[in-house]
Amino acid sequence: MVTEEQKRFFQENGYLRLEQVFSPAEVEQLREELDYIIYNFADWNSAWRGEWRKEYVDDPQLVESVKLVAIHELQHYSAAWTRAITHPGLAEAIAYLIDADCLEFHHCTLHAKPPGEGAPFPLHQDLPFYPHEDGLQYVDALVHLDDADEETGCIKFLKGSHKLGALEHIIGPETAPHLPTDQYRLEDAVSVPAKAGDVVLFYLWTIHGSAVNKSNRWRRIVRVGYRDPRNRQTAGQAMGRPGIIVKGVRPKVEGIEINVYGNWTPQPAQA
Ligand SMILES: O=C(O)CCC(=O)C(=O)O
Repeated sequence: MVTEEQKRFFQENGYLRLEQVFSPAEVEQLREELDYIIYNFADWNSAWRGEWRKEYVDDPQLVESVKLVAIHELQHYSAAWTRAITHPGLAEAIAYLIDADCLEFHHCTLHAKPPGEGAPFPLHQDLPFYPHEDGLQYVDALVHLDDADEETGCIKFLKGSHKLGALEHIIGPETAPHLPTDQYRLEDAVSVPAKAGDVVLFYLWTIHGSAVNKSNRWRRIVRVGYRDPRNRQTAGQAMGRPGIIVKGVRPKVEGIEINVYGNWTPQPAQA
């Protein structure tokens, strides 16, 4: 699925679009099951907050009212999504890009921007959400359910920003993690429009963000995180939870324990 030239592009720029990983029929089923989840389980009040919003939303009336629909771990709701996150071709492609003999699914998160008022994302790395020791052995995959373009608020990247390594973010109770808006500007980022069925990949350290969805169309994207299981997580989302191995076999790594029982504690045997 990935050529050597695409691998060089990814390593140089920190992102890569893979075209039509999912067929139109697969996209149709993923959409159908996603919509069921959106209307029955998702949180419609998930827009990222903070003062930065004033710089990302032109219409003053929208600054407070932009909307994002989000939910984690779609595999807990839908078999089609379980198949999507374990897609063998996608796993092979990501493993090839990061030279990993084994790949572990880590988490998945829906970010759906509704028509006309879909919330923007400030420029940031995903590092603060699920910090790992090596930002180049962790790849996020954005599975596109709709055609995403400038009007609907497609994903944007600062080219080559993964080479900056781990950056300190502004984090607070009233603000989502983001980089200082005067130093990291959305205008300097490159847009990566994509079609439904495409997957856009980027490193944990690649700086990215997106603008408001001003169109009359939905922009539904599901982010799926994958890592080399040797890459140690230090905090955040899904910390300590073993993920599904989607390529190869799990290597034995000192200090990384696999708690297959989750939080279940065995009861002491009765005398
Ligand atoms: O969906 C977007 O436009 C951006 C998503 C994002 O920043 C993220 O998934 O970390």
